[in-house]
Amino acid sequence: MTTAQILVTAGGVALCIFIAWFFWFAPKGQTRAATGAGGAQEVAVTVKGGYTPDVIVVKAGQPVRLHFTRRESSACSEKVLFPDFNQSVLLPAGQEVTLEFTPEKPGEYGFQCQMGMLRGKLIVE
Ligand SMILES: [Cu+2]
Repeated sequence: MTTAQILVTAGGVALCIFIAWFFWFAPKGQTRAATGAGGAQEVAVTVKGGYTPDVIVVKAGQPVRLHFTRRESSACSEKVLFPDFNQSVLLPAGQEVTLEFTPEKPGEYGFQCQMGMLRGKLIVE
């Protein structure tokens, strides 16, 4: 192989790794929940190829209200699960679905689609 071919191959491999990282591992933004009028911590989450934001910071002992809006029709994201809280909800495309629960203990809790391809994290402080 010539030097140019090696460079092109290496560049291609690096690009693939970057794309994989970008879609699966790059954080899509961290959000601290704002406390609404009813005392609940409200966060709007957009579902499209992932969860935006995918890191949500809330306070323990106060109800959390997550408003999911799914902006895609891929079957992958049609359900979101919070295994640690025994919560799961179906997300019809284009509709806002609200999930409410109260995290009692501080910690980090994952949430995900049915197959675990899309992931996010709820940080309870
Ligand atoms: Cu999935």
